Amino acid sequence: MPSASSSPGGHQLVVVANRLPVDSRTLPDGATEWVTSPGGLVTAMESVMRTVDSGAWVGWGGSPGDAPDPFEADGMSLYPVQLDQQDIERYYEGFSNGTLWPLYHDVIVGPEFHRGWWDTYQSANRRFAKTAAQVAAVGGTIWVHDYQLQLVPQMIRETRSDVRIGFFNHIPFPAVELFSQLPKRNSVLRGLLGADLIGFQRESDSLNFVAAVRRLLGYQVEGKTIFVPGLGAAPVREVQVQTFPISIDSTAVSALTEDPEIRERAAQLRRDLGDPEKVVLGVDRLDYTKGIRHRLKAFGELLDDGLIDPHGTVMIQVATPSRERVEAYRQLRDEVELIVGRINGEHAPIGRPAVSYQHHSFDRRDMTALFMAADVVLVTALRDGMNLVAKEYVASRPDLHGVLVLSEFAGAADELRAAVLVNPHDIDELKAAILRSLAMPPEEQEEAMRSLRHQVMEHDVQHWAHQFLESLTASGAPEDEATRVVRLSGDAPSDPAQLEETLREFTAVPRLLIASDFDGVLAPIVSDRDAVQPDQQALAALRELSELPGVAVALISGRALADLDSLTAMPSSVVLVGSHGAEVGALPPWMQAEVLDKSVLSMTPQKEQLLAGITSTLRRIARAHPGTEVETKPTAAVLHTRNAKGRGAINATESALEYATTLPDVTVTPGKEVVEFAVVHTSKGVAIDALSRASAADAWLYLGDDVTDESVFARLGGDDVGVKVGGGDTAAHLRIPDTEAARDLLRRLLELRGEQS
Ligand code: ADQ
Repeated sequence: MPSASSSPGGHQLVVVANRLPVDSRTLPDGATEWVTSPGGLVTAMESVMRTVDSGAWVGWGGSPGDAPDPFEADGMSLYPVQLDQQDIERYYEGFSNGTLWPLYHDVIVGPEFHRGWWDTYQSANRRFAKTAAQVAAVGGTIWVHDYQLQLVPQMIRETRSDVRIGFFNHIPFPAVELFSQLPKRNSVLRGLLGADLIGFQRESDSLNFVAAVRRLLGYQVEGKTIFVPGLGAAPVREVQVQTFPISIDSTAVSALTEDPEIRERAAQLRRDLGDPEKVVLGVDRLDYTKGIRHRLKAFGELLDDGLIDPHGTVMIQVATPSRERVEAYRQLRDEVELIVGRINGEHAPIGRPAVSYQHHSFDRRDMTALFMAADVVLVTALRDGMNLVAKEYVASRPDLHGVLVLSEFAGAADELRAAVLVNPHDIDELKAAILRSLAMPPEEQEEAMRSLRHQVMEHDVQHWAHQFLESLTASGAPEDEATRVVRLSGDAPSDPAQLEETLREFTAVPRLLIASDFDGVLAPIVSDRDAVQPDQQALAALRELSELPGVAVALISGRALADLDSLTAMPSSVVLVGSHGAEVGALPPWMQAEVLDKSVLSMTPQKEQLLAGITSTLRRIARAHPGTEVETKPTAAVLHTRNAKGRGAINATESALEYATTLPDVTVTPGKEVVEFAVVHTSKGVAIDALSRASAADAWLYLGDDVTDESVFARLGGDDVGVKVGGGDTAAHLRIPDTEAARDLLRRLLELRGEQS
């Protein structure tokens, strides 16, 4: 529920982005005028927001100083956020565009970092988060956009755990080796993980993010689900990571091409250029990620080589002014203008350019006319989240003419496979692609364009937004969270009277499941795991409990089933579950075997092979770090670092977690001096659910000491009892100090239940 300090507003859907979809301009009489602002995100979202009831948009209006009052535009409520001159310099130009932008675009230029930038990034993010938290309805949805606002999801969650929070990153997410350079990287990851759903443009971005979380935060990951440990003893929260390639309002763009006035503009454009045979077009924000220099270099060399005749072919380069106060952008502008000047000086025929350079913005209609006039469009980004220009060109060509040259480093390359795909860093390849495109026969153009159009017309921006919001609704169940939260931190054991009272109530329930972890609960942890000494009295108590009517008993361990069996010598009335739930022993006849079996995912030949590869890599790591060893289980391989010398344990763990980043389908669980790689996705929590269903228990009690036991405690229901053995944050109800106390507890359970039967 929202805290008292932020009484909720009334908007069901709140979009939070750096910029509002409008720009403020101050008129000579001092009044404010609002005009639609350009940019990829605005283009994408404006068509979606109009279709939502009670939508709001939180963002900056584009001018420094006091924020104007909220106002209505295009059927939604706009809430301007204030940014003063220093915020713009440090949060926007600094940390967002001087640090994050170059780093996330594979360090095409060197990122700069200043501690003051980070401080302002935090305070500006807090302002966006506060406004969003104030205006969202109870149980509403907040959709946060882009790299400028990565801390906002967590900041919203701090006061509004009732809302669903989605985050979409419009730009790439870098490989973990690059991301690791970012100072404050873990704070950024934690900020993002405040969301229920995190969306990226490409599958590679999603995988990079999951890998960063796994490696830098060490959180448990299953596929693209991240298990975020709760603060204090809050339960583990699941965060979904998914890929949603953004698109454009394809129908609207395509429809513009029917407009006679726009057709005439396209024809006029060609006439103005002297009716060349071929028009080559580039449209970009003037940004170093877009590969404008590479493109001009290739075109210039083709002119130098005499392979392109400037009388027959003209290039138009539209470069919208962008971030002109950031040094790298000023430099880029100078360089581009120098190159264009040189090309025109050497090659332009009298009275018209070889490269027509337009350093200004065009409206949508002019843009469509440009696309309609272009025979070849060059999208040569060195790195780009998606690149909407590529899709806009395709949508503007219902006539099926024209060729798209597309960089494989733009997200769009994953979908637009029929484009002429290029590596723009390879100037020779780029030159060849330009020549091939200029010479492409009409039938070949048609065939490619038909395929490209199928992709772009079917997957438009409405579809994108719909998919994201649908996935967001399906992920997380924030309203249940409050009831699941149990807070127990530090290491003080629970009050004995409270413990006794809880056990009394529990044993009075008709059908019980009593389950326990093994190491650390029934046997003290020892350095040689084969020399473990189970507490025989504790085991005896469990055996006796399993003989009582209405009591089911289970041991759930990370150890392999066979190992667990030989160490405990339990009778058949006790269910043994090994390998964190992946292996289940023989079931007593009264258990519904069918229910239990279904929950156990089985091995396949592919998984066997994967596991063999993992085992050999872990063995290599173990050989390099004396004292560490690898345990093999039927569905997992485990690196044990307990006996490593010096920094060996840390180094071996780091190597293992680094290796884990290459294995998206493997569940990697770091525990106490162990890292487990499981090829079957299960957990002790999944096992307790299945056991409790199969034994038809009215309530269960579980004893555990390790982080892997938290997946059980996270599932505690009304009458269930969670007992944590030892210190540390936990979602369990009760804490006891050690294995001796665990033995006493089991014996007390036996007494109490025995009295009743
Ligand atoms: P951008 O880097 O801004 O967006 P892009 O996807 O190409 O890049 O979108 C640019 C938009 O601005 C297009 O709609 C384009 O038509 C328009 N535009 C460009 N120059 C213009 C001009 N001179 N006049 C008018 N309009 C112009 C970021 C990411 C991208 C991602 C988008 C959306 O960097 O990778 O595709 O967000 O998620």
